[in-house]
Amino acid sequence: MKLAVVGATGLVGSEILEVLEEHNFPFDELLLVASERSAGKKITFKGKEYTVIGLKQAVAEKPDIAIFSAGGNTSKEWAPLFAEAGTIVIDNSSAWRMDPSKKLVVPEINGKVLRIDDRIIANPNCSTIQMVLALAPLREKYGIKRIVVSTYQSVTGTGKDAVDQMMAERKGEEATMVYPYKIDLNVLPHIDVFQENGYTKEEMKMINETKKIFGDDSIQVTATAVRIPVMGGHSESVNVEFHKDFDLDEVKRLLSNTPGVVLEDDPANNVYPMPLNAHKKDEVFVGRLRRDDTQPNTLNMWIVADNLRKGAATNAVQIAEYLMEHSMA
Ligand code: 2RA
Repeated sequence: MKLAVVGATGLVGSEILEVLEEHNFPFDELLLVASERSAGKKITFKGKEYTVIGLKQAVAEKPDIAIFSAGGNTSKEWAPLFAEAGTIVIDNSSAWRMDPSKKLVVPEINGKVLRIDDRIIANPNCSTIQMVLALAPLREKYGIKRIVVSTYQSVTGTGKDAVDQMMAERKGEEATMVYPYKIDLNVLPHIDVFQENGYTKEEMKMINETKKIFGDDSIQVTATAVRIPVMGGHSESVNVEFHKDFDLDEVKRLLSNTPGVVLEDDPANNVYPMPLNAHKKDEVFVGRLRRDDTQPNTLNMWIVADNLRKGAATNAVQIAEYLMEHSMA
């Protein structure tokens, strides 16, 4: 088993390495891959020093699986070349997510759509993954009619330069601007680029990807995506209208019994999910569960997860684990 991590020097790349180590992911050979600019850099993994190689060399090595986190353009150009060489690419960018010929996978929800001949598999957007994982057991029981979501997203979702901007602003130093405005002590209702319909690309990702993962175009989704000066993870306020009525205790039971979901819902003792606690954890945390009394069959939820973990690295590694467990890699 030859594994490649493409984009190994980036924020998500280093998170992938942490998750591989924590999960004790089995491989015989590991290739750490980045742009030609970063080739030659050294990265230590499990006490061993690796030299970062370029993409061309990595394709020639014909890895069995390549986990990509190198941005959409690199993925568009290189994922097909790896696929032609027989590699299964698990891609973190948005390049292939809505391509009808590619699977968009959260293994706990729709791992079963994967087939042995899939060569490029898309990892969903971070804010989508945590929402659908928490909603999946409720959808199964009650059916989802409509979702209204507002996000509070960590600067780590933008990348290292955004973290640097926020920290420089916090220290009163001159910051290289990644966002159009200051992010520290501020809130930006703007993630990714604005579309003609007035929504941002991030909001449209949540809308379209949710339908694709659930395999249900009838679910209505509307989203507002917001960047906040936080690092540990993304938070989401979700208002969900079900087809059937629900019992709040049963909702809590269903969520407690869902692998990968942790119920943190004890407001009397100030227990609710927060990015500070979700940081570096693989799970999705859910709390503030309460009935929306303004219309029937409607629930309010607060969902938090480390966007670099379940929102990116963890989900990608879990797809690789799924493929191996099901003898597809
Ligand atoms: C963000 N969704 O947080 C992006 C990262 N993929 O900006």
